[in-house]
Amino acid sequence: APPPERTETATFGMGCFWGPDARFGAMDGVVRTRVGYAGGTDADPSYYSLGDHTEVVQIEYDPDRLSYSDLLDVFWANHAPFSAPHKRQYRGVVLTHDEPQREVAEDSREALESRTGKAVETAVESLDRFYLAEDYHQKYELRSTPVVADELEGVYGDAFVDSTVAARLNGFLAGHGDSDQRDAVFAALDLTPAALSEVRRRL
Ligand code: MHO
Repeated sequence: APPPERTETATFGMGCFWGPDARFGAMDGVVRTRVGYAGGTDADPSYYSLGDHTEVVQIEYDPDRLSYSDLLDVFWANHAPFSAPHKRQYRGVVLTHDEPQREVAEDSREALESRTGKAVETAVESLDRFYLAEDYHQKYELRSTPVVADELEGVYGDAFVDSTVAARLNGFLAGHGDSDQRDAVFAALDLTPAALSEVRRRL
């Protein structure tokens, strides 16, 4: 299916960004993912010179199929919101893109606190600027499956990181998604038999 005309974007810090890149990438309704650095003020962060930034995943999704609140449910369930991070690099943070997101995120944070009676350490802040991480951090799981990654890079070139296919395969290779979802994605792929069997072998 062609990508939707209109997408919305969410940005979350939830520990090492490889994990959430795969987790969200496997979800139906997610169009593309990317990982990067945000949440600080220092100029031009990179992995080895992060300054005051945090590892974040950015999720572009189809608002007709997923809501921001659906994504927040996955966010809260998949990091440690009650623990103060020992490194700012890995802190939990919702970086909101607009006022409606801020309200939904604040509400979900408060709901978690009142449901559990525990203090949530994860912050809700507004996103200032997102810096794309180095290529080798994008779709990390998929990149360690060289036959497939090489083939996809051949097909997509520079659009590799931004492709829905790369997001899904990265997620499946990390163990996410069910067999129906996998079959649907595989049926739509025109990978060579060699690459396809390499993916299946690793699932
Ligand atoms: N796996 C690494 C973290 C990498 S993540 C991009 C580690 O455990 O040190 O920060």
